[in-house]
Amino acid sequence: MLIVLNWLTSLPLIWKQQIHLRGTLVLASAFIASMVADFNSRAQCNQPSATVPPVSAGSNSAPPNIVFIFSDDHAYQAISAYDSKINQTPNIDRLANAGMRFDRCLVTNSICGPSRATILTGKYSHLNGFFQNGNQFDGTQLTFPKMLQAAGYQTALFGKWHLASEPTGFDDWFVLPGQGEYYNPDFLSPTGRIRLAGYCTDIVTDRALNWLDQQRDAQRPFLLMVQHKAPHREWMPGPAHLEMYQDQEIPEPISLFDDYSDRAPVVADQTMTIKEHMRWGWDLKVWSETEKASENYRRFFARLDAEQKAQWDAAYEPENQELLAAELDGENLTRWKYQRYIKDYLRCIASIDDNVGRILDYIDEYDLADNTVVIYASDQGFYLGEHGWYDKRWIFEESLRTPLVIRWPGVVEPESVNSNIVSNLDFAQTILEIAGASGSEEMQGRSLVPLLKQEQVDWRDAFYYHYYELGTHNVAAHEGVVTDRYKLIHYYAELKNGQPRNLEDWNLMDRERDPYELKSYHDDPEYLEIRAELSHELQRLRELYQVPSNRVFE
Ligand code: SGN
Ligand code: CA
Repeated sequence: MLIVLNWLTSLPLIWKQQIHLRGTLVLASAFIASMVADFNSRAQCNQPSATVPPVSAGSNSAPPNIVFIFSDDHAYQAISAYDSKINQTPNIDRLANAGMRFDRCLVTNSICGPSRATILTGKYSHLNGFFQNGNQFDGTQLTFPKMLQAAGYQTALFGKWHLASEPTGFDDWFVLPGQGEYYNPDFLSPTGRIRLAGYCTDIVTDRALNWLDQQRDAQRPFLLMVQHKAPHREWMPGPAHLEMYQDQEIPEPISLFDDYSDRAPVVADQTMTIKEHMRWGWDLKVWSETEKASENYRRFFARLDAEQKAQWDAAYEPENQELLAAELDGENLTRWKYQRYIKDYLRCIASIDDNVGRILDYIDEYDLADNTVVIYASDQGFYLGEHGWYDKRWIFEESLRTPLVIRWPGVVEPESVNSNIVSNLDFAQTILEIAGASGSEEMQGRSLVPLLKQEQVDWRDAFYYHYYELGTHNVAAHEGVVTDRYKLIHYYAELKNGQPRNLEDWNLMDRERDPYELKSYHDDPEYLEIRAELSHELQRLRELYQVPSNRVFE
Protein backbone atom coordinates (compact mmCIF):
# COMPACT_ATOMS: atom_id res chain seq x y z
CA MET A 1 0.00 0.00 0.00
CA LEU A 2 1.45 3.30 -0.99
CA ILE A 3 1.01 6.56 0.76
CA VAL A 4 1.46 9.84 -0.95
CA LEU A 5 1.45 13.12 0.87
CA ASN A 6 1.09 16.17 -1.23
CA TRP A 7 4.03 18.42 -0.72
CA LEU A 8 2.17 21.50 -1.90
CA THR A 9 0.83 22.28 1.52
CA SER A 10 -1.37 25.07 0.26
CA LEU A 11 -3.52 22.39 -1.36
CA PRO A 12 -5.70 20.18 0.83
CA LEU A 13 -4.71 16.51 0.94
CA ILE A 14 -7.12 14.21 -0.82
CA TRP A 15 -7.46 11.28 1.51
CA LYS A 16 -9.14 8.50 -0.36
CA GLN A 17 -9.07 5.75 2.20
CA GLN A 18 -7.60 4.70 5.51
CA ILE A 19 -6.59 1.24 6.45
CA HIS A 20 -5.22 0.07 9.78
CA LEU A 21 -2.30 -2.20 9.11
CA ARG A 22 -0.23 -3.66 11.97
CA GLY A 23 -1.11 -0.76 14.25
CA THR A 24 0.00 1.86 11.75
CA LEU A 25 -2.53 3.93 9.95
CA VAL A 26 -1.91 3.61 6.27
CA LEU A 27 -3.19 6.32 4.03
CA ALA A 28 -3.70 6.36 0.29
CA SER A 29 -4.26 9.34 -1.98
CA ALA A 30 -5.08 10.14 -5.55
CA PHE A 31 -1.44 10.33 -6.54
CA ILE A 32 -0.65 6.66 -6.01
CA ALA A 33 -0.31 5.42 -9.55
CA SER A 34 2.04 8.08 -10.81
CA MET A 35 4.23 7.92 -7.71
CA VAL A 36 4.54 4.12 -7.79
CA ALA A 37 5.78 4.42 -11.33
CA ASP A 38 8.15 7.18 -10.29
CA PHE A 39 9.65 5.26 -7.37
CA ASN A 40 9.91 2.02 -9.33
CA SER A 41 11.71 3.68 -12.20
CA ARG A 42 14.14 5.23 -9.73
CA ALA A 43 14.63 1.83 -8.06
CA GLN A 44 15.46 0.32 -11.47
CA CYS A 45 18.31 2.79 -11.85
CA ASN A 46 19.73 1.66 -8.54
CA GLN A 47 20.47 -1.94 -9.46
CA PRO A 48 23.89 -2.83 -8.11
CA SER A 49 25.21 -4.86 -11.03
CA ALA A 50 26.19 -1.84 -13.06
CA THR A 51 27.31 0.28 -10.17
CA VAL A 52 29.50 -1.82 -7.87
CA PRO A 53 32.80 0.01 -8.20
CA PRO A 54 36.11 -1.79 -8.58
CA VAL A 55 38.50 -2.10 -5.65
CA SER A 56 40.55 1.05 -5.48
CA ALA A 57 44.27 0.79 -4.97
CA GLY A 58 44.49 1.64 -1.27
CA SER A 59 47.70 3.06 0.14
CA ASN A 60 47.66 0.48 2.91
CA SER A 61 48.47 -3.06 1.83
CA ALA A 62 46.29 -4.54 4.59
CA PRO A 63 42.83 -2.96 4.59
CA PRO A 64 41.47 -2.72 8.13
CA ASN A 65 38.81 -4.99 9.55
CA ILE A 66 35.63 -3.23 10.57
CA VAL A 67 33.55 -4.11 13.61
CA PHE A 68 30.29 -2.18 13.68
CA ILE A 69 28.54 -2.48 17.05
CA PHE A 70 25.06 -1.08 16.88
CA SER A 71 22.27 -0.87 19.41
CA ASP A 72 18.61 -0.02 19.18
CA ASP A 73 17.46 3.20 20.87
CA HIS A 74 20.64 3.86 22.86
CA ALA A 75 20.53 7.54 23.87
CA TYR A 76 23.81 9.45 24.10
CA GLN A 77 22.55 10.67 27.50
CA ALA A 78 23.19 7.12 28.73
CA ILE A 79 26.88 6.81 27.79
CA SER A 80 29.48 8.03 30.25
CA ALA A 81 31.82 9.09 27.41
CA TYR A 82 29.03 11.57 26.58
CA ASP A 83 28.99 12.82 30.18
CA SER A 84 25.98 10.79 31.20
CA LYS A 85 24.47 11.94 34.50
CA ILE A 86 22.77 8.60 35.00
CA ASN A 87 25.11 5.67 34.27
CA GLN A 88 28.58 4.37 33.51
CA THR A 89 29.57 2.58 30.30
CA PRO A 90 33.23 1.68 30.83
CA ASN A 91 33.59 -0.39 27.67
CA ILE A 92 32.03 2.09 25.25
CA ASP A 93 34.28 4.60 27.00
CA ARG A 94 37.29 2.41 26.17
CA LEU A 95 36.46 3.06 22.53
CA ALA A 96 35.98 6.79 23.05
CA ASN A 97 39.22 7.03 25.05
CA ALA A 98 41.16 5.45 22.25
CA GLY A 99 39.23 7.06 19.39
CA MET A 100 36.89 9.88 18.36
CA ARG A 101 33.53 10.78 19.87
CA PHE A 102 31.14 12.57 17.52
CA ASP A 103 29.02 15.01 19.47
CA ARG A 104 26.50 15.88 16.83
CA CYS A 105 25.67 12.82 14.78
CA LEU A 106 22.12 13.37 13.46
CA VAL A 107 19.81 10.80 11.88
CA THR A 108 17.84 11.52 8.70
CA ASN A 109 14.58 9.94 9.99
CA SER A 110 14.52 9.00 13.68
CA ILE A 111 13.07 5.52 13.59
CA CYS A 112 14.46 2.02 13.35
CA GLY A 113 13.97 0.59 9.84
CA PRO A 114 14.52 3.91 8.04
CA SER A 115 17.76 4.52 9.94
CA ARG A 116 19.08 1.07 9.05
CA ALA A 117 18.12 1.52 5.39
CA THR A 118 19.92 4.88 5.32
CA ILE A 119 23.03 3.37 6.89
CA LEU A 120 23.17 0.54 4.34
CA THR A 121 22.51 2.70 1.27
CA GLY A 122 23.91 6.11 2.20
CA LYS A 123 20.64 7.61 0.99
CA TYR A 124 17.62 9.40 2.45
CA SER A 125 14.36 7.46 2.83
CA HIS A 126 12.83 8.96 -0.32
CA LEU A 127 15.63 7.42 -2.41
CA ASN A 128 16.06 4.06 -0.66
CA GLY A 129 12.29 3.49 -0.47
CA PHE A 130 12.16 2.72 3.28
CA PHE A 131 10.13 5.52 4.85
CA GLN A 132 8.69 3.91 7.97
CA ASN A 133 8.63 0.72 10.00
CA GLY A 134 6.54 -1.88 8.21
CA ASN A 135 8.08 -1.14 4.80
CA GLN A 136 10.13 -3.85 3.12
CA PHE A 137 13.73 -3.06 2.23
CA ASP A 138 14.55 -3.53 -1.44
CA GLY A 139 17.59 -5.78 -1.03
CA THR A 140 18.60 -5.46 -4.67
CA GLN A 141 19.80 -1.93 -3.96
CA LEU A 142 23.43 -0.97 -3.79
CA THR A 143 24.61 -1.15 -0.16
CA PHE A 144 27.97 -0.67 1.48
CA PRO A 145 28.29 -4.35 2.60
CA LYS A 146 27.86 -5.41 -1.05
CA MET A 147 30.51 -2.95 -2.07
CA LEU A 148 32.85 -4.27 0.62
CA GLN A 149 32.26 -7.79 -0.66
CA ALA A 150 33.20 -6.58 -4.13
CA ALA A 151 36.34 -5.09 -2.58
CA GLY A 152 37.36 -8.49 -1.18
CA TYR A 153 35.90 -8.25 2.33
CA GLN A 154 34.25 -11.12 4.17
CA THR A 155 31.00 -9.77 5.62
CA ALA A 156 28.81 -10.99 8.48
CA LEU A 157 25.75 -9.71 10.33
CA PHE A 158 24.37 -10.76 13.74
CA GLY A 159 21.32 -9.53 15.66
CA LYS A 160 18.55 -7.08 14.86
CA TRP A 161 17.85 -6.39 11.20
CA HIS A 162 14.20 -5.25 11.10
CA LEU A 163 14.06 -4.55 7.36
CA ALA A 164 11.56 -7.34 6.53
CA SER A 165 13.38 -8.67 3.45
CA GLU A 166 16.25 -11.17 3.74
CA PRO A 167 19.66 -9.61 4.32
CA THR A 168 21.76 -9.20 1.18
CA GLY A 169 25.45 -8.35 0.96
CA PHE A 170 26.48 -10.69 3.79
CA ASP A 171 28.46 -13.93 3.49
CA ASP A 172 26.94 -14.97 6.81
CA TRP A 173 23.94 -13.65 8.66
CA PHE A 174 22.03 -14.64 11.75
CA VAL A 175 19.24 -12.23 12.61
CA LEU A 176 16.29 -11.75 14.93
CA PRO A 177 12.87 -11.95 13.30
CA GLY A 178 11.26 -8.47 13.45
CA GLN A 179 11.93 -6.80 16.78
CA GLY A 180 13.20 -10.05 18.31
CA GLU A 181 12.81 -11.27 21.89
CA TYR A 182 14.96 -10.50 24.93
CA TYR A 183 14.84 -13.97 26.52
CA ASN A 184 15.48 -17.25 24.73
CA PRO A 185 15.03 -15.62 21.31
CA ASP A 186 14.51 -17.09 17.85
CA PHE A 187 16.97 -16.34 15.04
CA LEU A 188 16.74 -16.57 11.27
CA SER A 189 19.61 -17.61 9.04
CA PRO A 190 19.95 -19.03 5.50
CA THR A 191 19.43 -22.46 7.05
CA GLY A 192 16.13 -21.63 8.78
CA ARG A 193 14.80 -20.63 12.19
CA ILE A 194 16.25 -21.63 15.54
CA ARG A 195 15.50 -20.79 19.18
CA LEU A 196 18.49 -20.28 21.47
CA ALA A 197 18.54 -20.29 25.26
CA GLY A 198 19.84 -17.22 27.05
CA TYR A 199 19.69 -13.43 26.98
CA CYS A 200 19.60 -11.77 23.57
CA THR A 201 22.50 -9.32 24.01
CA ASP A 202 24.77 -12.15 25.22
CA ILE A 203 23.70 -14.53 22.47
CA VAL A 204 24.26 -12.01 19.66
CA THR A 205 27.76 -11.39 21.01
CA ASP A 206 28.44 -15.14 21.49
CA ARG A 207 27.51 -15.72 17.87
CA ALA A 208 29.66 -12.86 16.62
CA LEU A 209 32.66 -14.07 18.63
CA ASN A 210 32.09 -17.61 17.46
CA TRP A 211 32.10 -16.35 13.88
CA LEU A 212 35.40 -14.55 14.46
CA ASP A 213 36.82 -17.75 15.90
CA GLN A 214 35.46 -20.34 13.51
CA GLN A 215 34.33 -18.78 10.28
CA ARG A 216 36.64 -15.88 9.69
CA ASP A 217 38.96 -16.20 6.74
CA ALA A 218 42.27 -14.98 8.14
CA GLN A 219 43.46 -14.14 4.61
CA ARG A 220 40.81 -11.47 4.07
CA PRO A 221 39.67 -8.33 5.85
CA PHE A 222 36.22 -8.54 7.41
CA LEU A 223 33.15 -6.48 8.17
CA LEU A 224 31.35 -7.71 11.29
CA MET A 225 28.05 -6.05 12.19
CA VAL A 226 26.86 -6.79 15.74
CA GLN A 227 23.39 -5.32 16.12
CA HIS A 228 21.62 -5.51 19.46
CA LYS A 229 17.91 -5.48 20.16
CA ALA A 230 18.55 -3.74 23.49
CA PRO A 231 17.72 -1.29 24.93
CA HIS A 232 14.46 -1.25 22.92
CA ARG A 233 11.05 -1.14 24.61
CA GLU A 234 9.91 -3.14 26.68
CA TRP A 235 13.31 -2.78 28.32
CA MET A 236 13.71 -6.29 29.74
CA PRO A 237 16.98 -6.53 31.66
CA GLY A 238 18.97 -9.75 31.58
CA PRO A 239 19.39 -12.01 34.62
CA ALA A 240 22.81 -10.52 35.39
CA HIS A 241 21.46 -6.97 35.79
CA LEU A 242 17.98 -7.40 37.25
CA GLU A 243 18.99 -5.97 40.60
CA MET A 244 21.31 -3.23 39.41
CA TYR A 245 20.33 0.29 40.61
CA GLN A 246 17.98 -1.05 43.29
CA ASP A 247 17.91 1.40 46.22
CA GLN A 248 19.39 4.15 44.01
CA GLU A 249 17.64 7.22 42.74
CA ILE A 250 18.47 8.13 39.14
CA PRO A 251 18.52 11.91 38.46
CA GLU A 252 15.52 13.25 36.56
CA PRO A 253 15.81 15.33 33.39
CA ILE A 254 14.94 19.01 33.65
CA SER A 255 11.93 18.80 31.33
CA LEU A 256 10.26 15.74 32.88
CA PHE A 257 7.13 17.82 33.51
CA ASP A 258 7.06 19.69 30.19
CA ASP A 259 3.56 21.09 29.53
CA TYR A 260 4.06 21.39 25.73
CA SER A 261 3.12 25.06 25.70
CA ASP A 262 4.90 27.50 23.36
CA ARG A 263 5.22 24.97 20.55
CA ALA A 264 2.89 23.74 17.78
CA PRO A 265 -0.19 21.98 19.21
CA VAL A 266 0.90 18.66 17.61
CA VAL A 267 3.71 18.43 20.13
CA ALA A 268 1.07 17.90 22.82
CA ASP A 269 -0.84 15.35 20.73
CA GLN A 270 1.71 12.52 20.85
CA THR A 271 1.14 9.37 22.87
CA MET A 272 4.60 8.75 24.28
CA THR A 273 4.56 10.21 27.78
CA ILE A 274 5.84 8.39 30.82
CA LYS A 275 2.90 9.82 32.74
CA GLU A 276 0.05 8.62 30.51
CA HIS A 277 1.22 6.10 27.96
CA MET A 278 3.31 3.50 29.69
CA ARG A 279 1.53 0.22 30.24
CA TRP A 280 1.58 -0.99 33.84
CA GLY A 281 2.38 -4.58 32.95
CA TRP A 282 4.52 -4.65 29.78
CA ASP A 283 6.42 -1.42 30.34
CA LEU A 284 6.48 -0.90 34.09
CA LYS A 285 6.46 -4.57 35.13
CA VAL A 286 3.67 -4.08 37.65
CA TRP A 287 0.94 -6.64 37.01
CA SER A 288 -2.31 -6.39 38.92
CA GLU A 289 -3.86 -9.63 40.17
CA THR A 290 -6.50 -9.41 37.43
CA GLU A 291 -3.85 -8.88 34.77
CA LYS A 292 -1.88 -11.84 36.05
CA ALA A 293 -4.72 -14.00 34.81
CA SER A 294 -4.60 -12.37 31.36
CA GLU A 295 -3.25 -13.52 28.03
CA ASN A 296 -0.92 -10.48 28.06
CA TYR A 297 0.81 -11.72 31.17
CA ARG A 298 1.19 -15.20 29.73
CA ARG A 299 2.67 -13.73 26.53
CA PHE A 300 5.04 -11.43 28.39
CA PHE A 301 6.58 -14.31 30.30
CA ALA A 302 6.16 -16.98 27.62
CA ARG A 303 9.87 -16.97 26.79
CA LEU A 304 11.22 -17.15 30.33
CA ASP A 305 11.98 -20.53 31.84
CA ALA A 306 11.07 -21.28 35.47
CA GLU A 307 14.42 -20.18 36.85
CA GLN A 308 14.44 -16.93 34.87
CA LYS A 309 10.87 -16.20 35.96
CA ALA A 310 11.75 -16.81 39.62
CA GLN A 311 14.71 -14.42 39.37
CA TRP A 312 12.50 -11.87 37.69
CA ASP A 313 9.82 -12.01 40.36
CA ALA A 314 12.40 -11.83 43.14
CA ALA A 315 13.78 -8.64 41.61
CA TYR A 316 10.49 -6.81 40.99
CA GLU A 317 7.93 -8.06 43.50
CA PRO A 318 9.20 -6.34 46.68
CA GLU A 319 9.34 -2.92 44.99
CA ASN A 320 5.94 -3.51 43.39
CA GLN A 321 4.44 -4.24 46.80
CA GLU A 322 5.97 -1.04 48.19
CA LEU A 323 4.46 0.91 45.31
CA LEU A 324 1.00 -0.49 45.96
CA ALA A 325 1.27 0.37 49.67
CA ALA A 326 2.46 3.92 48.94
CA GLU A 327 -0.66 4.91 46.94
CA LEU A 328 1.22 7.57 44.96
CA ASP A 329 -0.49 9.99 42.63
CA GLY A 330 0.22 13.09 40.52
CA GLU A 331 3.85 14.03 40.00
CA ASN A 332 5.01 11.49 42.56
CA LEU A 333 3.52 8.67 40.53
CA THR A 334 5.18 9.97 37.34
CA ARG A 335 8.45 10.12 39.25
CA TRP A 336 8.05 6.50 40.29
CA LYS A 337 7.33 5.48 36.69
CA TYR A 338 10.39 7.37 35.51
CA GLN A 339 12.56 5.51 38.02
CA ARG A 340 11.22 2.12 36.99
CA TYR A 341 11.59 2.93 33.30
CA ILE A 342 15.06 4.41 33.45
CA LYS A 343 16.47 1.66 35.65
CA ASP A 344 15.26 -1.07 33.31
CA TYR A 345 16.56 0.87 30.32
CA LEU A 346 19.98 1.32 31.96
CA ARG A 347 20.08 -2.33 33.01
CA CYS A 348 19.69 -3.30 29.34
CA ILE A 349 22.56 -0.94 28.51
CA ALA A 350 24.76 -2.44 31.21
CA SER A 351 24.52 -5.74 29.33
CA ILE A 352 25.38 -4.06 26.02
CA ASP A 353 28.39 -2.42 27.61
CA ASP A 354 29.61 -5.73 29.09
CA ASN A 355 29.28 -7.33 25.69
CA VAL A 356 31.13 -4.48 23.96
CA GLY A 357 33.89 -5.30 26.44
CA ARG A 358 33.87 -8.96 25.41
CA ILE A 359 34.37 -8.00 21.76
CA LEU A 360 37.17 -5.56 22.58
CA ASP A 361 38.85 -8.19 24.74
CA TYR A 362 38.68 -10.74 21.94
CA ILE A 363 40.17 -8.30 19.46
CA ASP A 364 43.01 -7.57 21.89
CA GLU A 365 43.62 -11.18 22.73
CA TYR A 366 43.88 -12.29 19.10
CA ASP A 367 46.08 -9.35 18.07
CA LEU A 368 43.46 -7.88 15.79
CA ALA A 369 43.18 -4.51 17.53
CA ASP A 370 45.85 -2.63 15.57
CA ASN A 371 44.22 -3.23 12.22
CA THR A 372 40.56 -3.19 13.25
CA VAL A 373 38.32 -0.15 13.21
CA VAL A 374 35.61 -0.40 15.86
CA ILE A 375 32.48 1.71 15.56
CA TYR A 376 29.77 2.08 18.18
CA ALA A 377 26.44 3.69 17.23
CA SER A 378 22.68 3.40 17.67
CA ASP A 379 19.85 3.58 15.11
CA GLN A 380 18.70 6.83 16.70
CA GLY A 381 18.57 8.63 20.01
CA PHE A 382 15.83 8.30 22.62
CA TYR A 383 13.98 10.33 25.24
CA LEU A 384 14.98 9.44 28.76
CA GLY A 385 12.20 11.47 30.32
CA GLU A 386 13.06 14.72 28.50
CA HIS A 387 9.74 16.43 27.61
CA GLY A 388 8.15 13.76 29.81
CA TRP A 389 8.76 11.22 27.03
CA TYR A 390 10.15 7.84 26.09
CA ASP A 391 10.54 6.80 22.38
CA LYS A 392 12.01 8.89 19.54
CA ARG A 393 10.76 10.14 16.08
CA TRP A 394 10.90 13.91 16.72
CA ILE A 395 13.48 16.32 15.34
CA PHE A 396 14.11 17.50 18.92
CA GLU A 397 17.66 16.92 20.06
CA GLU A 398 17.49 13.73 22.15
CA SER A 399 16.04 11.61 19.35
CA LEU A 400 17.66 13.46 16.44
CA ARG A 401 21.15 12.84 17.80
CA THR A 402 22.65 9.40 18.02
CA PRO A 403 25.90 8.28 19.63
CA LEU A 404 28.86 7.66 17.31
CA VAL A 405 32.29 6.59 18.53
CA ILE A 406 35.06 5.39 16.19
CA ARG A 407 38.35 3.81 17.21
CA TRP A 408 40.92 3.52 14.41
CA PRO A 409 44.37 2.82 15.81
CA GLY A 410 47.18 4.75 14.21
CA VAL A 411 44.80 7.12 12.41
CA VAL A 412 42.39 8.60 14.94
CA GLU A 413 43.94 10.47 17.81
CA PRO A 414 42.89 9.02 21.18
CA GLU A 415 40.27 10.97 23.17
CA SER A 416 39.42 13.18 20.21
CA VAL A 417 36.03 14.87 19.91
CA ASN A 418 34.29 16.18 16.81
CA SER A 419 31.38 18.60 16.91
CA ASN A 420 30.56 18.90 13.21
CA ILE A 421 27.08 17.94 12.04
CA VAL A 422 27.59 14.39 10.82
CA SER A 423 24.92 11.79 10.12
CA ASN A 424 23.98 8.15 9.70
CA LEU A 425 23.78 9.20 6.04
CA ASP A 426 27.59 9.37 6.12
CA PHE A 427 28.28 5.89 7.54
CA ALA A 428 28.36 4.01 4.21
CA GLN A 429 30.86 6.32 2.54
CA THR A 430 32.95 6.48 5.71
CA ILE A 431 33.24 2.71 6.02
CA LEU A 432 34.00 2.36 2.31
CA GLU A 433 36.79 4.91 2.48
CA ILE A 434 38.22 3.29 5.61
CA ALA A 435 38.31 0.03 3.62
CA GLY A 436 40.07 1.74 0.72
CA ALA A 437 37.05 1.17 -1.53
CA SER A 438 35.24 3.85 -3.52
CA GLY A 439 31.82 5.15 -2.59
CA SER A 440 29.05 5.48 -5.13
CA GLU A 441 27.96 8.69 -6.84
CA GLU A 442 24.40 7.86 -5.82
CA MET A 443 25.18 8.05 -2.11
CA GLN A 444 24.12 11.29 -0.45
CA GLY A 445 26.40 11.50 2.58
CA ARG A 446 30.06 12.29 2.98
CA SER A 447 32.93 10.22 4.23
CA LEU A 448 33.95 11.18 7.77
CA VAL A 449 37.54 10.12 7.14
CA PRO A 450 38.85 13.71 6.81
CA LEU A 451 37.20 14.50 10.17
CA LEU A 452 38.66 11.36 11.70
CA LYS A 453 42.09 12.51 10.52
CA GLN A 454 41.37 16.03 11.84
CA GLU A 455 42.01 17.57 8.44
CA GLN A 456 40.78 21.08 7.74
CA VAL A 457 37.76 20.64 5.48
CA ASP A 458 34.66 22.61 4.63
CA TRP A 459 31.80 20.77 6.25
CA ARG A 460 28.01 20.97 6.10
CA ASP A 461 26.49 23.58 8.37
CA ALA A 462 22.87 22.66 7.72
CA PHE A 463 21.15 19.28 7.79
CA TYR A 464 17.86 18.03 6.32
CA TYR A 465 15.54 15.86 8.46
CA HIS A 466 12.29 14.10 7.49
CA TYR A 467 10.03 11.86 9.60
CA TYR A 468 7.04 10.21 7.83
CA GLU A 469 5.31 7.61 10.01
CA LEU A 470 1.76 8.40 11.18
CA GLY A 471 0.51 5.91 13.71
CA THR A 472 2.45 4.48 16.66
CA HIS A 473 2.87 7.21 19.31
CA ASN A 474 0.92 9.64 17.15
CA VAL A 475 3.86 11.82 16.14
CA ALA A 476 3.17 14.26 13.30
CA ALA A 477 4.91 13.87 9.94
CA HIS A 478 7.48 16.64 9.82
CA GLU A 479 10.61 17.82 8.13
CA GLY A 480 13.10 20.48 8.97
CA VAL A 481 16.47 22.05 8.69
CA VAL A 482 18.98 21.86 11.53
CA THR A 483 22.05 24.01 12.10
CA ASP A 484 24.45 24.27 15.03
CA ARG A 485 22.09 26.63 16.77
CA TYR A 486 18.66 26.55 15.11
CA LYS A 487 15.95 24.24 13.85
CA LEU A 488 13.15 25.20 11.51
CA ILE A 489 10.44 22.55 11.73
CA HIS A 490 7.52 22.05 9.37
CA TYR A 491 4.74 19.77 10.61
CA TYR A 492 2.63 18.82 7.61
CA ALA A 493 0.35 15.93 8.59
CA GLU A 494 -0.92 14.23 11.73
CA LEU A 495 -3.55 11.87 13.00
CA LYS A 496 -6.24 13.57 15.03
CA ASN A 497 -8.56 11.16 16.83
CA GLY A 498 -7.28 8.45 14.51
CA GLN A 499 -8.06 10.52 11.41
CA PRO A 500 -5.37 11.92 9.12
CA ARG A 501 -5.34 15.62 8.58
CA ASN A 502 -3.28 18.08 6.69
CA LEU A 503 -1.27 20.51 8.80
CA GLU A 504 0.59 23.71 8.22
CA ASP A 505 2.47 24.37 11.43
CA TRP A 506 5.97 25.67 11.98
CA ASN A 507 8.35 25.92 14.92
CA LEU A 508 11.70 27.62 15.16
CA MET A 509 13.97 26.43 17.94
CA ASP A 510 16.99 28.34 19.21
CA ARG A 511 19.12 25.93 21.23
CA GLU A 512 21.46 28.66 22.39
CA ARG A 513 18.69 30.57 24.16
CA ASP A 514 16.58 27.55 24.90
CA PRO A 515 18.80 24.46 25.25
CA TYR A 516 15.95 22.21 26.35
CA GLU A 517 13.79 23.12 23.35
CA LEU A 518 10.75 24.30 25.28
CA LYS A 519 9.80 27.31 23.20
CA SER A 520 9.35 28.18 19.53
CA TYR A 521 10.54 31.57 18.27
CA HIS A 522 8.87 31.16 14.90
CA ASP A 523 6.44 34.04 15.39
CA ASP A 524 8.84 36.28 17.26
CA PRO A 525 9.57 39.40 15.12
CA GLU A 526 13.19 39.32 16.32
CA TYR A 527 13.64 36.09 14.38
CA LEU A 528 12.27 37.24 11.01
CA GLU A 529 15.64 37.32 9.34
CA ILE A 530 16.90 34.00 10.67
CA ARG A 531 13.57 32.45 9.81
CA ALA A 532 13.93 33.56 6.19
CA GLU A 533 17.47 32.20 6.04
CA LEU A 534 16.44 28.85 7.46
CA SER A 535 13.50 28.64 5.11
CA HIS A 536 15.81 29.28 2.16
CA GLU A 537 18.19 26.63 3.48
CA LEU A 538 15.37 24.11 3.81
CA GLN A 539 14.46 24.64 0.18
CA ARG A 540 18.08 24.40 -0.93
CA LEU A 541 18.53 21.08 0.88
CA ARG A 542 15.30 19.67 -0.54
CA GLU A 543 16.65 20.37 -4.01
CA LEU A 544 20.12 19.08 -3.21
CA TYR A 545 18.77 15.77 -1.92
CA GLN A 546 16.10 15.47 -4.61
CA VAL A 547 13.19 15.32 -2.18
CA PRO A 548 10.16 14.78 -4.42
CA SER A 549 7.41 17.33 -4.43
CA ASN A 550 5.00 14.50 -3.64
CA ARG A 551 6.13 12.19 -0.88
CA VAL A 552 5.54 8.50 -1.45
CA PHE A 553 5.80 5.73 1.07
CA GLU A 554 4.60 2.22 1.56
C1 SGN B 1 7.18 -0.89 18.95
C2 SGN B 1 7.15 -0.18 20.29
C3 SGN B 1 7.08 1.32 20.10
C4 SGN B 1 8.23 1.75 19.21
C5 SGN B 1 8.18 0.98 17.90
C6 SGN B 1 9.29 1.31 16.94
N1 SGN B 1 6.02 -0.64 21.07
O1 SGN B 1 5.98 -0.69 18.28
O2 SGN B 1 7.15 1.96 21.35
O3 SGN B 1 8.17 3.12 18.94
O4 SGN B 1 8.27 -0.41 18.19
O5 SGN B 1 10.55 1.05 17.47
S1 SGN B 1 6.12 -2.06 21.80
O6 SGN B 1 5.06 -2.06 22.77
O7 SGN B 1 5.93 -3.09 20.81
O8 SGN B 1 7.43 -2.17 22.42
S2 SGN B 1 11.72 0.77 16.47
O9 SGN B 1 12.99 0.92 17.22
O10 SGN B 1 11.58 -0.57 15.97
O11 SGN B 1 11.61 1.78 15.44
CA1 CA C 1 15.38 2.06 17.24
